[in-house]
Order: sequence, then structure tokens, then C-alpha cells
Amino acid sequence: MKFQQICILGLGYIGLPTASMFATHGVKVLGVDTNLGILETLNSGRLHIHEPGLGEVVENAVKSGNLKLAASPEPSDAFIIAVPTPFYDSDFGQYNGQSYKKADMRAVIAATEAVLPHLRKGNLVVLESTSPPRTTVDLLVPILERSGLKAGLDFFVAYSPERVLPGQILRELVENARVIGGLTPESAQAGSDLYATFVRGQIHKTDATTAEMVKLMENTYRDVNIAIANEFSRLAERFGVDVWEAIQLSSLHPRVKILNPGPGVGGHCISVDPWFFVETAPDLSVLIQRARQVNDSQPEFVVELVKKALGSLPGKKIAALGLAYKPDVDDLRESPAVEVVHLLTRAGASVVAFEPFKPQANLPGVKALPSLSEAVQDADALLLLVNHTEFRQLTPSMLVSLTPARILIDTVNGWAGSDWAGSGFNLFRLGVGK
Ligand code: SAJ
Repeated sequence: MKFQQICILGLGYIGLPTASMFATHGVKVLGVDTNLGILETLNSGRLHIHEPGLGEVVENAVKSGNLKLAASPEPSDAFIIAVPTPFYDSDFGQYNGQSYKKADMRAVIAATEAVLPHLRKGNLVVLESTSPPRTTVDLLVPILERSGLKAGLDFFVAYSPERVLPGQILRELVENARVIGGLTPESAQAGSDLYATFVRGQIHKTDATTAEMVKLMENTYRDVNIAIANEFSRLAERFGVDVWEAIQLSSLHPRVKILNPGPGVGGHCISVDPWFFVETAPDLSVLIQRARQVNDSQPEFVVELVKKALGSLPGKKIAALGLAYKPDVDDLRESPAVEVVHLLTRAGASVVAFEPFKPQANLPGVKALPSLSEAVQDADALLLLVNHTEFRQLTPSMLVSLTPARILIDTVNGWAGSDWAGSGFNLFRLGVGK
């Protein structure tokens, strides 16, 4: 199948790089976003997200004349839906006395309904948004068939999960293997033809529900593995062990690879997606649910560490280094660092934060200052929450003149390599019980 004109709905971390990639590979792309602020930013040549290399790719896409932006779709050969699927903040499900989070599919529904008036025979509709199993079959198809056309016969439908790692999106978009789940084999083939435009990794065809499940399994697997690392950090503290050393030694075993503990699991994927299994099959996802709870409670464990380092929290001035959900990205969504700041503030500490990738961050309940020196200048303790390269490179001699604080708390093993012994700084590390 040939695709001359496509429409991509949702210009976030996935939609925008994907749209630009198609455009720089000769396809006419209409990038659609209902957020007019995003369209305005992009139209003025700026970006609303930080991703290495993205600025250049978007610029090339616009210069090529192939990437146009609009607030609503137009008739196209294919439509790709890449809108967010968060969970509801205050609408929880219940199973056996345990509450679980529920997916908010309103953006997917709205995007699919926006495609509906433009759907023609022979079109392809692809859902990329991470979704609960059976979304393509049970949610997307019934909406699209309101057109009077029959899915799989008159038009093609596929689910193709994005699997790129923030920070490396542009490379992974091209190089990663791609899974295309079709409603029918012909739909999978149509999806495969579309992504072959720029994907150099292998393209694997399957059915739509398998592809949905593959995506959720990948992120759930990672979440459960981080949960065990976080639980090990708690155990190590209890037993007077350095968890980082223990992990390194355990990982010498040829079949063991333990992930890193930290302040918790954030971002818009790993901390969200496992709930899509729990929501749809709570009776069968006990381990998955427990892992989520372990990771979600890790910020409280960090607060205990800070309390131990400072004696008590009320009135203590703490400089929180980093608010992003992981190193060297600007994304603050579901960030455990932000949760730690909230918990410390609630416990009476006076917290100021500095996030180098979003120095003007404006979050409710978080006082963020635009520079490291301002954030640390009258702190009692420095709390390292994100392993940004810039923070990892701080040394005792750099810090000594910046801050009166002599207590350092490292939740991400960022300062292990520096020589703090005899420096006058007292270093407390997460997961280190000695
Ligand atoms: N984290 C740890 N310890 C670790 C690794 C990560 O605490 O050893 C934390 C991070 O600090 C962060 C969270 O987990 O808070 C998630 O970070 P991540 O780097 O593991 O993953 P994401 O959310 O940036 O991207 C993931 C990736 N999925 C997998 O690696 C299986 C990516 O490939 C997906 O495309 C992405 O989710 C997505 O969009 O679903």
C-alpha cells in the first residue's frame, strides 16, 4: 500500500517525532493537536517538549514542506492516533478491598471520533497510544464503524505500540523492532507498509490485541523488576548492607540482572501501564498490583531516609535536586521526585527545588528556583532525587562554596563515585545501611 498523505493526531513525545519522521521521508503529514498552545509554539519555530535532536528534525520536516499543523484532521490515506492515555486522578476501581487506577480513554475516543467524518474506503487507522487490552477491537472499531464502513473489509485498523525511550526517541523510532497488530492480516500488512517508510528495525505482524498486550507486558515487566530493586534497597538498609554493592555482585551471576532502586517509578508509561492490566483483570494481576504499590510507596521510604539524616523535618531547609521523572529529561509527569517534595513539605520541611531541564517549572505545592546556587544557598541538606549528569558531576570542592549544607542525601547512587570521605560532607545514601 502507498501512503501519500497521512494525519497524525496528538503532537506529544510520540506524535511529533513520528510526524516529523514521516515528513522527512517524503510523506505529506498533517500533524493535529487540539491544544492550540502547542500549535502556536510549533508554528513559531519552538518546541513544547525537550528531546535531544528533535528541534532539528521538526525544522527539517517543516522546511521540506511536508509537515503541516492543524487543530483537526483532514481526509488522508492513513490516520495515526498518538494521544495520551493517563489514568483518572480521583476515579478508582475496587477489587477485594484494594483500589486500582482506571485508564482515562477520553482522548482516544475524541481522536477516533475526529477521524470518523474523514474516513474513506481503503484508509488505514492506527492506534499507537498505550491502551488496555482489547481497546482496538472493543473501543476503536465500533466508533469507526459508525461511518457505515466495515472495519477490516472497507478500511484497515491496526494497533502499533510505540516503544521508544525518552531521551533516545529519534534513534529508537527508527532502529527498534516494531510490532504491528492488525484487526485482520491485511490490516497488519497495511500498517507494516506504512511504518516501513522510516523504520529500519524489524517489523513483526500480529493481531491487534496481542500487540496491545505486548506493549503492556514490556512496561509491566520493567515495573515489577524495579519494584524488587526498591524492595532490596529497604532490606539492605534493615540488614546494614550497601544495596548498590550487593546489586553489582548479584548481577555477576550470568542469569541475574537487577535494576536500580531509586525514589520511585515515574513518567507516563511504566507507572501507568501496569494498571491497564489490573483494571481489566484485577483477579489475575496480583503481583503486578503489589509491584505498583511498592514503587508508589518508595517516596515515603525516601522521606524516612531524610528524617534519619536530619533528625527531624519541621523547619529544616532542604534543597531538592531534580524534579524530572528520570535523568536528563525535562518530563515531570508522575515524577517520584515531585512526590518526595510534596511529602517533605507536608511533614513541615521547607523545600526548594531546582530542575535544570525545566528551571522555570511551575508545579502546585513545589517552590522551584531557577538555578542550583539559589536553591542550595541557605539549605540544611541537599537531596539528590534525579541522577542528571549535571548533578552527578558535582564534587565536594564545587559544593563547599555554594552551600552551607553539610548533609547530602543521595537517592539515586549519583554521588557514590565522588570522594566525600574527609570532605566535611556527611553523605547518606538510599539503600545503604552502614
Ligand atoms: N527506573 C528506576 N530504576 C531503573 C530504571 C528505571 O527506578 O533501574 C525509573 C526511572 O527513574 C523512571 C521510571 O523508572 O522514573 C521509568 O523510566 P524508564 O527509563 O525505565 O522508562 P520510560 O518510562 O522512560 O520508558 C519506558 C520504556 N519501556 C521499557 O523500557 C520496557 C520505553 O521503551 C517505552 O517506550 C516507554 O516506557 C513507553 O512509552 O511506554
